[in-house]
Amino acid sequence: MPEFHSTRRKFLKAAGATAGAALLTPPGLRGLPIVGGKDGSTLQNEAPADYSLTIATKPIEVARNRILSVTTYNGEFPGPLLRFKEGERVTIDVRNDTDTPEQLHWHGQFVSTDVDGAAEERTPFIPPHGNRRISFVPRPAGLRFYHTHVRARADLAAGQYSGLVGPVYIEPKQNAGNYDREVFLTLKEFQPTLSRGGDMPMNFLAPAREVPALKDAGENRMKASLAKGMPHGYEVGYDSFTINGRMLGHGEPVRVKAGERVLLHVLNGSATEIRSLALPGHSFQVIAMDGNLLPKPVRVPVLWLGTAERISAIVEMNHPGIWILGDTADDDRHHGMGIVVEYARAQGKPQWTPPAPFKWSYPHFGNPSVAVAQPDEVFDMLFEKQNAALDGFNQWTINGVAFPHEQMAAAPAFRLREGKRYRLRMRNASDDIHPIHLHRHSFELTRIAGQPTAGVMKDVVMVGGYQEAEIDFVADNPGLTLFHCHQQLHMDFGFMTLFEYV
Ligand SMILES: [Cu+2]
Repeated sequence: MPEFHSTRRKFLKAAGATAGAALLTPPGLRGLPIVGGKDGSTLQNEAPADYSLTIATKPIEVARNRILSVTTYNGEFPGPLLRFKEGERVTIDVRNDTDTPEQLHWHGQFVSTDVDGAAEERTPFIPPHGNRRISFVPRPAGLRFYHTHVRARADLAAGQYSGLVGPVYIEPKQNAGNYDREVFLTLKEFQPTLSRGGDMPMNFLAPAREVPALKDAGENRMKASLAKGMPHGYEVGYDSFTINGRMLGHGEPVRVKAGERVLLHVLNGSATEIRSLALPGHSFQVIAMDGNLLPKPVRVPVLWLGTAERISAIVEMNHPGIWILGDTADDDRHHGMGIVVEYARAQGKPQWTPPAPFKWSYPHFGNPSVAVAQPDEVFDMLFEKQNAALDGFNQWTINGVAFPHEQMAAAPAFRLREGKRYRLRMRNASDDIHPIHLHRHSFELTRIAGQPTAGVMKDVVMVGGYQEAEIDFVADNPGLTLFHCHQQLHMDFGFMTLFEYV
């Protein structure tokens, strides 16, 4: 079985090159019992799938004597790194060993609604204690991920508060990267709790231009709510912060040699949080965002990732020592958000020094000399918050409409024609920052807080408080298409809408 061996070798190689990334059981040795699914499918007589993922609640050890019971894929966090080849069909068996229906979303891929993993798009659920076999052609190349797509609402063990997150890397047909090895880092918090009011860092985005009309509207709405005696809506905080499922100092370090070029693939797998990362004495040459190559690499001192964003960046290991690659927020780093980078033969305790102040500007990564194509149609979207309106949780609306929380099959609000280019003009009338995600398509950033840009293709964009952003996409993947804020608390309480092709 030459294919078996080549696949296995590739996995071993990949695993050897990654810090803490999980190793998949080789094909043929996976212990998944193949039984008939509750959705009516019978799997007994089919060939084994290329991959199998089992959803179950198991203990994971995020630090010494800190063992948490969380729902994960294959009993590990993050879920196994899945390496696909662009354009080569894969078959995956998903088994759900929990008591609740599940959805497995292929974030950032151009797949059909039948497998995309969103009930709002009519993807069938993976039934409790049942199976579902799915098959699709992975594309586009780059860093993607998979995660649960059920709504958690007040259940902080469900949705992406769980450990149901794993990285996907789709190998390009032609590999142009100039690096010595890859390291996959999945950033994730555990032990969530509800609180009143949050500490969402707001000062990262540049330009920081707020729109006075949006600010007036949002502040007046908030004042009116508080005047009625309403408390501030719930936010979520966490006790344990991890990279690849381990708190700082409790996992294997990233071991490097002087002179190496290490390609970091960083995934913010958080349900709600924004992350920043710095490595003292080093810089990051960002080559891709959300898996998509930038017009040209851009060197930055800090990586900043909203919920569900990904960054692929090369680090030249030219500053020997033992360092903390960690969150710039001291409190989060002290609670575990970091990983040790250890040069061969270096000695001593891991060192941290804060980076110089830095602002994250999406246009900085674009190509300002390129003219953006004109859209065939522009959709305006206004985002608003009703403070504490739903049992103490904030309710979110797009153009005045909250996505119905019980009814998955809501009527689509926007209509697309295949082949046309659309612009979304998003206006955020809330003080919160939103990681805006479009399923099954990539979009191009065309204007951020008033600043034009071009050439940056993404599937999540952060829209700052009281700011505006514009993104363009080509309607090239027919079927229902979900658009939502990726902050779990926001998407669960109304911040979603559907596009349909007509
Ligand atoms: Cu949001």
